[in-house]
Amino acid sequence: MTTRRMHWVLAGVLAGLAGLATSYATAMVLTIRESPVVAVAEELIKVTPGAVAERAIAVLGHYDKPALVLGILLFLLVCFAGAGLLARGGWWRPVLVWCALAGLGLAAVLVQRGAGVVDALPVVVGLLTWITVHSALTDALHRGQRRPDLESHERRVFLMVAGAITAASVGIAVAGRFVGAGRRHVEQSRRLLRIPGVTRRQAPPATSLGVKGIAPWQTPNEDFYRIDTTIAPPTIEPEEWSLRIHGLVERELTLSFTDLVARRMTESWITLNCVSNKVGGGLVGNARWSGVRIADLLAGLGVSDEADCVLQTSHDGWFCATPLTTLTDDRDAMLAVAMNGRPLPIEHGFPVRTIVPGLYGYVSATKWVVDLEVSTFERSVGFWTTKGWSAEGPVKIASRIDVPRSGDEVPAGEVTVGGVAWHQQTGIEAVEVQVDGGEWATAALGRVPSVDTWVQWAVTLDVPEGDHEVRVRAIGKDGDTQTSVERAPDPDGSTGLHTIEISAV
Ligand SMILES: Nc1nc2c(c(=O)[nH]1)N[C@H]1C(S)=C(S)[C@@H](COP(=O)(O)O)O[C@H]1N2
Ligand SMILES: [Mo]
Repeated sequence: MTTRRMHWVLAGVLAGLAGLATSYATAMVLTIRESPVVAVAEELIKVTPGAVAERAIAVLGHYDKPALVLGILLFLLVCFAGAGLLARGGWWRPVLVWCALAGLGLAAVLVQRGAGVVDALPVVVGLLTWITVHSALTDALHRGQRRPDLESHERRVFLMVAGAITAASVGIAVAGRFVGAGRRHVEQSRRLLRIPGVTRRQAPPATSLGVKGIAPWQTPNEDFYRIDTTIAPPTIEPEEWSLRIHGLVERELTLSFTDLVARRMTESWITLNCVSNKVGGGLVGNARWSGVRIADLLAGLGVSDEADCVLQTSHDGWFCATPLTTLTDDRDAMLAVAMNGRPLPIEHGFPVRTIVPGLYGYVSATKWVVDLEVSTFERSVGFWTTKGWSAEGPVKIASRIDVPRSGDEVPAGEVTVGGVAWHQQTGIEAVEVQVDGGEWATAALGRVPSVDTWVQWAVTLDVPEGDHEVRVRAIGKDGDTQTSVERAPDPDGSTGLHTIEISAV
């Protein structure tokens, strides 16, 4: 084979291997059971006639499965080499090969038990890698083809790019394996973990108004919004976790996970929300949290009178300062170990996080918490406070329209409008809805177990034909009405009334 041909083959093979590396790494990081290649192998095993499988096992013994994977990899190498050669005739030719292979991979991962949309991601990432890497490699070769005088220069460029891609692919695959192995192990510990005192109670039926389109009162863990500053969330085994409580206390305390869950467990429905949530936004959710009250832990430690905050630090180095009173009064501020009756998902702080009803997450809800230092606001500042956000973050009263959606067309006449409203620690007394600046109509409310959760609300209005503006406001149990003054989230939470536009036809 000529050197020139070899280069085209090499381009195809390297692009293919880079694609395999990124798809493997993606599968590992997402803790999907297998990479697409292994999924294909499993599907092949399922469709192999019994007689053939027996022959294979007779010949190969225990090596039957590795041999199958190896066979698939060899087949892929041949396809990659072929795709490389095809590129000489036009960039789109190898793309056909890549797409066919990706199609096979996709089919294999999607027929696996319990497959979802995320399982397709490694294949998509692999395909995109193939196409980008291959075009980067073949660019130099095409230029060399057009300008024979520059060919040796372009060849050097090609070899350099090829070297860099090889190194990057190996790095990505190894990193993916490393991150993935840690995650898999912690995910397994999490699945097997049974914490005494954690119950899996359903939401009380009266919390739901049964109106289609309103966010469910209990937010499932997988739908709960997520905010943090980490790229890959920390993976901490419960046995590795410990929490140190120190600072302005007479006695320090260090707790292991076993120490923590041996204490009295409290379970509470609490709505958590982000200070960055815009009016009408989705950075809010409601869950049943199980954990140990922080007030009970601090009670035995002799907290100094001088202290007015607790500086919380997470395993990944994030930190926030929380007003001491919110951790020692009678609200259920807790070191939470479970969310909706299951150990915290890794993304939501496994194995332990804090939850403080009535405060935005940025000053209170430390995920992967490992350190609590009793301190003063004068001495201690939280991560977001150093970036200009307010030091204390009490949740503001808010309400949101979930149905209809802004821009919806609805049949004129009776229209049911509904959504959620919250004011943790105060509670919602009433919710009112207004069409085109008219009278405020009072909505029906779901019945909630405490002032710390959101409430569903709904009202049926008579809406004449035409375009309309619908607005909502909440009234707290303290008698205060939600303000219509519009303010951005920065520095202490947005205000203003959620307003939608609908057309009745
Ligand atoms: N370790 C850590 N904890 C954190 C954060 C973070 O960036 N890192 N973000 C906070 C913010 S701003 C919010 S709103 C909540 C969100 O919690 P969730 O992702 O479980 O919904 O976590 C808080 N705890
Ligand atoms: Mo937040």
